[in-house]
Formats: sequence, structure tokens, C-alpha cells
Amino acid sequence: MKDYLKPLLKNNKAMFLAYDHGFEHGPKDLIGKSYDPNYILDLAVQGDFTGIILQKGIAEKYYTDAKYQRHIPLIIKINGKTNLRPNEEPYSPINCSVNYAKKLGAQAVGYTIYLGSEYENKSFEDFGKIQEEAHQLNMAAIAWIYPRGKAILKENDSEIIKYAARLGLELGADLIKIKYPDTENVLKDIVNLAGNTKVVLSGGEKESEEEFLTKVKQVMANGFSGVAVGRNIWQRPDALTIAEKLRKIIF
Ligand code: FBP
Repeated sequence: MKDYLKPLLKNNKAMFLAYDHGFEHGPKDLIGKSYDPNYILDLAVQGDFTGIILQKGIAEKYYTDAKYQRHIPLIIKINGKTNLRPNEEPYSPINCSVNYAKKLGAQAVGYTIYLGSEYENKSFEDFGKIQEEAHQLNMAAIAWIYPRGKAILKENDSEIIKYAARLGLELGADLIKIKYPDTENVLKDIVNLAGNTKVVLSGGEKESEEEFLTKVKQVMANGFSGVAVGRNIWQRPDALTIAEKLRKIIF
């Protein structure tokens, strides 16, 4: 089995900085200096993250600098949606090809699947193609798997998060990004169900440093491969300090 994730891992672990929130949530999330992509890219380098997650527009206009290309591997999020439309049955359309992500210097592509949505079938078709194209180009295929839609009564229901983990493996994702389940007891099951697909924790809304780092400790103790986090890092004035604490837990 080829290890497409190798350029994005350190000691086999991932610490990704997510920065697609201007698209997904709008400017309300871009608190303080975080509206500035250069600030975030510098943070990713100085904080020793193992990858940065960007939409193509930001990659095209900011990741061109050699200081970033040399020091922080790129993951292009190739689909995205705003939060302005009713979220009842979500679907996130593709806005960048795998081929173009490669041209921008990406080592991986990321794609969000809303598990349980009326449109999940379309997402599976999309991801099926994306995964094959990515592997042909020697890139990793990463799936954000978020249960969402009318059929989903609780987005962090542990049984559904376990389902998401298994789905990631069966769809051929190299790595999945999932939300913290409603109980710590299933963390090991999640990892076991994902098998050779790596699992990282999605950061979530900003919470206290202690709450966030406790979750990270728990997932790492249960075999997760790291985190992909945004708001819990760059919404803080002391972003580099928390990045260092995170690094100590993960590596
Ligand atoms: P955070 O660590 O800030 O939660 O970022 C992770 C992420 O998946 C982002 O990539 C994405 O923009 C956002 O969360 C989507 O959040 P949601 O769909 O839950 O509103």
C-alpha cells in the first residue's frame, strides 16, 4: 500500500492548520489578524504544523512564496459551501480539480461528505473520482466526514461517528477528519473501524484551552493520528503558545 500521506506527516502524525472558514462560515470567524492569509501561513510555518488547508483562491494568491512552499505542505480543500443557504440537506460542490490542486503545489486534496444528507450519494460519486485522480497524481485523498441533514438527529452521535469512520475506510480515504463524538468511550472503536485509514480530530468551535487540549489528549491516547484545527488556534491572540502545547501532545 502506497503511503500518499508521507509528505504531510511527522513521526506518522498530523497537525494540520485549517483555514477555509472565510468560505464556510464567513468573515465572522476571521477574528483579529486571522483575516490575513499571510498571518495564517506564517503561523503554520512558525507553529510547525505538518500541513495547511486552503481553498484554491488563497493558495493561488499566497502560497506562491517559496518560504511557504518549502516549509508547509499544502492541502487544497476542493469543495466548499457557504452557511447562507438552509442547511437541511447539505451538499458541498467541487470548485477545484485535483489536477489544478497538484499544479498549485498540493500534496493532498480534501473533500467534505455530509453523511446522511439527501445528497450523500452525489458526494460518494464525487469522492470516488477524486480519490482515484489523487492517487494517480501521487496525492493523498482526505475526507471530512460530517453527519448532517434531516435524517441526522445528533451530529456527534457516537454510532454515526463510528459509521463515518468505517465509511472513510471503505471509500478509500487516506485520512478522515471527524468531529469529537458524544462519548469518549468510542474513540478506540472509531480508530479500529477506520483500519488503515488514519483518523484526525476536527477542532470545532473555539472553547477553553483546557477543554480543547483534553480532547486532543484523549484522542491521541486512543490511536488517532492527530488533529486538523482552525478556530481553536488562530482565534486566540496567543496562537503560537497553544500550537506549541498541541505539538507536545501530538508528537
Ligand atoms: P475548526 O477546527 O475551526 O472547527 O475547523 C475545521 C473545519 O472542518 C473547517 O475545515 C471548516 O471550515 C469548518 O470546520 C466547518 O465547520 P462546520 O461545518 O461544522 O460549520
